[in-house]
Amino acid sequence: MCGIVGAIAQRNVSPILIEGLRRLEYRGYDSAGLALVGDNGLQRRRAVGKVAALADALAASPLDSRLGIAHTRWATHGVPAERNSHPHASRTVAVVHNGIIENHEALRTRLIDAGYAFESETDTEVVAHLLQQQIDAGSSLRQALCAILPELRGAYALAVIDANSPDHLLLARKGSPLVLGVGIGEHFAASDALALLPVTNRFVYLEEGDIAELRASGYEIFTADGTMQQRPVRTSTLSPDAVDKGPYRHFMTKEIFEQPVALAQTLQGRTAHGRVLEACLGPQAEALLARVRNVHIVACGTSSHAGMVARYWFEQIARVPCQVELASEFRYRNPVIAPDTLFITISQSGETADTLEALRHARQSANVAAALVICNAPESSLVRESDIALMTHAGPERSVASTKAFTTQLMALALVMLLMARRSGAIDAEREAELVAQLEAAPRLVEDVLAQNDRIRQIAESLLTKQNALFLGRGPMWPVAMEGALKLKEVSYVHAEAYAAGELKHGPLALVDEDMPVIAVAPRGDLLDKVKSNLQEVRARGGELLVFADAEAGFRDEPGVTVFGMPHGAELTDPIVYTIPLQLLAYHVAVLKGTDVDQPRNLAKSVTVE
Ligand code: HGA
Repeated sequence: MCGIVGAIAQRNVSPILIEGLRRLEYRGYDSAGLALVGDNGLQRRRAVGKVAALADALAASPLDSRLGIAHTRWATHGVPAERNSHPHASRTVAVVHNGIIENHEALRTRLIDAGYAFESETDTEVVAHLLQQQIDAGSSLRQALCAILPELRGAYALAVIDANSPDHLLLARKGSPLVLGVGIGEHFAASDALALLPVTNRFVYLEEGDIAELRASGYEIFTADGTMQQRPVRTSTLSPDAVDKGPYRHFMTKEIFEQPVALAQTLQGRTAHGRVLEACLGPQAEALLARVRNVHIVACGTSSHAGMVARYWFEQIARVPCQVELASEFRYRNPVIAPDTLFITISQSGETADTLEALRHARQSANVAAALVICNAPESSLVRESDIALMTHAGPERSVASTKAFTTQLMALALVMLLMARRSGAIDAEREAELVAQLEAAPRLVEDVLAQNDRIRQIAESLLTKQNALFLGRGPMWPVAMEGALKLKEVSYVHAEAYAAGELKHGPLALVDEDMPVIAVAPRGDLLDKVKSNLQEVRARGGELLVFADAEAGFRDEPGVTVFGMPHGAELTDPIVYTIPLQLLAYHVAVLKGTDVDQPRNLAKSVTVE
């Protein structure tokens, strides 16, 4: 989603702002802009498209300044166009904003009546005029910001500057993340610390309701009523090139190939001698989990698929009732939460707006015994608001289409499930050791699949002319099929749907002909024969089959049937390992089609708006 970068220093900040925006490009955006305070007052440069276009505009007429704010926009209100790009300005004031101002229409009407002229269709522009209105009435920028924030309904991360106050920059946070970067004689701001790694590794994460005033020499954090706040300074261990593509052409392939290491990192220090260590959920976990008799999982997109896989595990192995639900649905209904529920949220960024609101919604029920988040960002809002956090340790994920976040979420969910299974008495020590050994084998099995990348690239060529694809799976492989279909849609723009294989004859079989490839994930197991029958049904109607199956499962290549032999896995590893070829398939189709793989059209990473 949108990215914010801000800087106040004793050197020219425009290269810092542009580099910061580049580092946020992975989030997906449609336009970019910056505002700087220089000798000629407030100057803006904005461009539709990539940050490179903004950098070109800046190079064509360079600006030298010690104070500035910058933004990558993912439009919610108003089409992507230069006039709608941030920063928005009102005479001497400029604003960048992530989020949505829900009452913008009423505020806009009021401001127009007061004589302020609007140049954009965005909700954000009201903030610039509201600030200027206060300043016109004699307020300082700081007073103006404190005065207008209570008027704004919705969510925001804001960075604002005023050309008449070139010695400070102000920030405010409610519902969208914002971090302050601490330098020596210079200070920075960003929506994600990664943007600032070239200039500092010391960060202060703003909390809900925080306002910050940054000067070159220092900063203050306070609330709208003026109460000062102390927030810890955290030192990041991430290296500045954590966001480089390395030898890879795209972040998506880099992240697919990082999965063996990422999965090993998720496991590291959390199992020993065939046991999951309870300590992996933190010191209060034992007491909180003691009460748990039900599991309710809430997530969006790819993370919801991880939750759906885990539901099979929780019920099949741990014998604990488990529900899974989309956060965007859960937050707007009046749910009945079963007594003694472990409420699990899953989010790569920990900032997914719907998931965060779902957690807050669930908190209203006394039946939530504990809230656990599975997350890849330790300083995120979901981590802060949950009782227990299990970090995936996947490392930064830059591709909009999630890959390593998904498989590491599965690994983390398996750990939670095993703890619950032991607690409920559903598994004994021997079975736990067997299941832990399965998890420990996952990185190696994933490597075996990655080694067959070239074969998947060849298979992708055969899909290039197809407009549609049908993915099939049964049991926990059904959500894996959903994840495969989602990846193909996201990065290659091929329409893809996933069905539980048993549903085939209840409708989707009508779609099957020579133009509809059917992709099945069919590891060995109790359901294999049933999947085989489904596949016969497809072949009988001329549908082309691509089957991912255990090399020992007995499928053979034949006309119309391509079999991709998978390594021999097990119940906990199959969903992880079978996801890999589906990710690679989507990637190669996208590359062959020439799409913008890492930033697919219309999509954004870390969906911080509803
Ligand atoms: N509502 C603003 C900002 C959108 C945003 O935060 N996207 O992630 C706009 O449409 O410009």
